[in-house]
Amino acid sequence: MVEIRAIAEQFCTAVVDIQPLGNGHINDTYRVTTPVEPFVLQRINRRVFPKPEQIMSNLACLNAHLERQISGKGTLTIPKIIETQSGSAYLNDAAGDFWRALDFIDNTESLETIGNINQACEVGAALGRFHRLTQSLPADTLFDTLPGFHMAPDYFEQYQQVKLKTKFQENAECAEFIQKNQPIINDLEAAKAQGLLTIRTIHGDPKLNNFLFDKTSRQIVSLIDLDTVKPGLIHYDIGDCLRSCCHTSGDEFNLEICSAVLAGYLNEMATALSHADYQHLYSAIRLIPFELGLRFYTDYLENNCYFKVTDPQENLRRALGQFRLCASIIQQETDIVNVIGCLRSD
Ligand code: ADP
Ligand code: GN1
Ligand code: MG
Repeated sequence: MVEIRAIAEQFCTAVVDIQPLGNGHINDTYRVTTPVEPFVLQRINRRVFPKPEQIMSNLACLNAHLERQISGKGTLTIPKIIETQSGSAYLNDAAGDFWRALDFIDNTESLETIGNINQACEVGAALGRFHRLTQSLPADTLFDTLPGFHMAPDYFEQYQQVKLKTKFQENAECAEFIQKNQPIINDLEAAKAQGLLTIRTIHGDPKLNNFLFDKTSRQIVSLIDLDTVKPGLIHYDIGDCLRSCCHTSGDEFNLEICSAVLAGYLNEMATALSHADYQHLYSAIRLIPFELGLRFYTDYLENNCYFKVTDPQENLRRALGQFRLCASIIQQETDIVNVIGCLRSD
């Protein structure tokens, strides 16, 4: 931690302790203790985000926007940027790494699995609140920090290229699942191209462990990991949130949790969704785990150069988990469509 301490001291001279924080798959995150408030120090993954300055610009823009949006119906805190001692929003070190510091949102915890229906409702409501509050932030004022992110047909194309040159043997279950379900890959992009779905400001990565629950009130107080806030479809966010909340240990899709997340979400966003938005909710719920399975599997075939892994098979196991979850969604199509039908208000 010696070099990291030197980096941390650029943001605050009185560093007491530095400890790794969280289970993110992309950045390196640390909690820095100081005699006053702790803060979060992050090394941004430059292989994933080649232009990290754009992330910081979007984050500053989002912070300014949310500060102007204080509304009675519940707000959402996001971490503020802590500048270096010399007044810069980030730091480039001698090794070419990019570092930033953020407010530590205290007395909170992130969950890896949903423990009760109330938590599911909270997550849906927090995502809905984020979308409601950012609707008035024109998406074209934000940088596209990760071009191609959530473009499912592009991930499919990449997979086809990689499988021609990989030195690893294909996994039969993954290969067959991809082959069989290839026809759904274009569902959202086709609707976007036809003008049925519109581009808005999205979070991009609203998986369960990016919501911070207050340990005392048990309510969500913050949505973090804002590096992928950019123009996109709210369907990517809804699909991503549901695939992470509803994923059981047996790789089943939990319908009861889905219903609670969607109810919480629509409590904030019901009137902002068009007929076509509602019509494409099921497609989004089905597509995002398929897309993520494809991303994990392709990364496995490419020797794990994107997602962090603890062993070489981990991305394969993650891919199988997403494909099995997707199979469970397909099996429950009628029930999921019914749940959406009962909740929609168009
Ligand atoms: P990654 O992009 O790698 O997922 P995150 O920004 O999500 O990185 O951070 C990883 C974890 O660190 C989070 O899941 C959360 O537990 C913790 N964390 C990150 N930022 C904060 C913060 N500002 N306050 C409190 N905890 C945080
Ligand atoms: C990554 O950083 P983290 O772990 O919150 C990934 C998401 C995936 C997720 C899967 C920028 O998110 O798209 O859904 O892993 N983020 C990026 O766990 O690729
Ligand atoms: Mg994260």
